[in-house]
Amino acid sequence: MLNKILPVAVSAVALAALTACGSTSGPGAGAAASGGAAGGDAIVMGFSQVGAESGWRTANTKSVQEAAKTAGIELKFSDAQQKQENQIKAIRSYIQQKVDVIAFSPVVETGWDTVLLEAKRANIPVILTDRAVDSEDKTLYKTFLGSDFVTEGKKAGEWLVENSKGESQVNVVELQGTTGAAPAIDRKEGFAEAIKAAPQIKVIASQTGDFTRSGGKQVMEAFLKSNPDIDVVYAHNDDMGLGAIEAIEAAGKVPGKDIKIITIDAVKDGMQALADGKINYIVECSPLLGDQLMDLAKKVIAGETVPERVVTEETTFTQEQAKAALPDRKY
Ligand code: GYE
Repeated sequence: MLNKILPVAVSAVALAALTACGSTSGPGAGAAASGGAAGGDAIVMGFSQVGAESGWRTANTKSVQEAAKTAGIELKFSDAQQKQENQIKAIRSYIQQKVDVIAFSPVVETGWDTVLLEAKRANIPVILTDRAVDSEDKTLYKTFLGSDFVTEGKKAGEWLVENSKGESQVNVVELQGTTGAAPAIDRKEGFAEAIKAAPQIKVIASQTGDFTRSGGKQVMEAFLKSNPDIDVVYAHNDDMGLGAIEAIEAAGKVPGKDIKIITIDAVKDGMQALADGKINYIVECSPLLGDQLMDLAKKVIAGETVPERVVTEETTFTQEQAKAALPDRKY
């Protein structure tokens, strides 16, 4: 049963039964001991995805699913709909099924130690992908593959500093990602750090839009009502920036001109809005982690040492650069 998207409300037991029943090869005998599933050669990976909250996430899911197929890894996939309890249930069910490796993108940073300890005791290696956990115990996972979110926030702030020279006051509103998520915490921190260089830049309001387009729109509508002088929107992802564009237009203002917009991700819709002049700058965050994840999984299962941190390479885009890059953009 490859690539199965599971409903939210199933119990842990039902979840285990569901994911086990269609499996082509039986559950793996666990970690380095077997190197593959009993009754078949394929490595079995249990993957717990955050949800389907953004264009980035959709591209990431596709990347993981395609890479698993290419690598000959049997993928058990579940979507947690941005809820930590669903991810914990999914991880427990993967432990019960004795998959060979568990990979997951933790929706929030904290609260993982108990379930990760259960995986460790069951001898099932865990790989963090995309987002980090905040845990003292670094032995709970083998490696963390993903972006440097603090650097992304810094790049966003540096562009604003560079483009605010000569201004006496620049009022910024910030649309934060999901509360408690690594990219929300780190992108806020990196941006704040960079704008220290320009005291005329002030963050006058900052609230979560949950990384969704509708969340970004709603929060922006409220910001526009209570703040007459907004110069810049800093959105922690493209989708919230796209929602903000709708709110700005509905308020009779011109996005990209009356109010400048900076976002992070560089997914197709974001890049299109950048090329159209509605967004001013995008910091790239690559969702194409699938191939690297499968490579790391194979190494971990073979007992090879892997680096404890693998950082994704990424760039930034101005409006002109977006126009040039769009035709070849894969996601
Ligand atoms: O930027 C956002 C998504 O964790 C890097 O999650 C990821 C973020 C991405 O919802 O669009």
